Amino acid sequence: MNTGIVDLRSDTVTRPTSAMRAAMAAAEVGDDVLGDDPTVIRLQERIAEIMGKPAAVFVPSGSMANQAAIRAHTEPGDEVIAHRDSHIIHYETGAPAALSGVMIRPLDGPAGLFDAADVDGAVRPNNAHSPWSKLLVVENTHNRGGGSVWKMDRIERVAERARAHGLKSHLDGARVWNACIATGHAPAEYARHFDTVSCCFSKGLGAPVGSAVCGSRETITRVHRFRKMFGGAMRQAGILAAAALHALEHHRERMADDHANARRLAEGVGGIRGLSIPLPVETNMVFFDVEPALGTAAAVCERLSARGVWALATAPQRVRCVCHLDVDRAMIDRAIGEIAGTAAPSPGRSLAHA
Ligand code: TLP
Repeated sequence: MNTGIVDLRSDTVTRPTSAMRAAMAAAEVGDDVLGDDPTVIRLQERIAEIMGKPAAVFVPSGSMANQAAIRAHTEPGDEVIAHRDSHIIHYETGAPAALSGVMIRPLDGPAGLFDAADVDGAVRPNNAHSPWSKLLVVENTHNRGGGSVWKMDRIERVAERARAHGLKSHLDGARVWNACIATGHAPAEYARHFDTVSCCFSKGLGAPVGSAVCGSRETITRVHRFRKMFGGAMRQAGILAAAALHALEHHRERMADDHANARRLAEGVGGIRGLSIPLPVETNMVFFDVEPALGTAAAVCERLSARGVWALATAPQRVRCVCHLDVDRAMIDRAIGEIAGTAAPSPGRSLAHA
């Protein structure tokens, strides 16, 4: 579909392709709350197999996947260790506090990453005063880290420390697909270091709705219960599961194009005076910083929007662009041109370093 808009706000904006819609229309369905939707069952088996885990549960969103997993691993008053910039802190409406009654111990580190010593330093002593450190959450790729990818040896180190401290671990793998394309690792190679892994079908994979949580049968039984408690049990969900199955089959390899487009966009934007690329571009995301002389990131996004390019301001001077299935190379080139036009100093507006 070509609406004339280059929509770089997120990889969540993709619309189902006609082949995906055909798969959805043809889906055999049942009642998944009663446990007999054959397409949901097939998706759960397939995603568990891909992640190398015994069981999986289909959920409506990545946020619910993370929150049901957090709830399954913790009790109120426990503490969850996660990077300061993680999605569960910034973008899930305070749900860890509201739904699970847990505290979060935020860790620092470049691009959403941290290391074994950070985990060691964050685990609380077991005494009558401290909360119990219960769960480590890792996000790969890391959204606010620029779509950054965790190296396997770093994952091994932090997961090993979590286990040594008796913590459970959860991988927010909303975009683990991108990490796999960037590194050549299979999803199960990442997943095997964690008790649970969540992944999204609705981002780079291009399905309209849906995520999954994978783990042991016992843990997934708990996640399934909390999915119901949080209002996420769905009925003829096979229509949605069919889109996810189609995406898993047909849309994984093509994400390499999104990564190439992101690199091209970063090269183009990095050459524009007044704009800079603050984070390495490893997958499908490009963040750029705006010199104050050009206005705020929100103002730049507004001017860009008037030129048919949509992006999101994620900080006062930072803009995020995400490449995906509905953006081709020509659209990226157009976006670079429009961003350059938006950034060009106009009379009365001067660049600090011009
Ligand atoms: N991220 C969205 C927004 O919420 C920011 C986006 O546009 O990137 N984990 C990660 C790492 C995510 O980036 C997201 C979505 C989620 C979980 C939640 O997924 P949904 O939106 O399905 O609840």
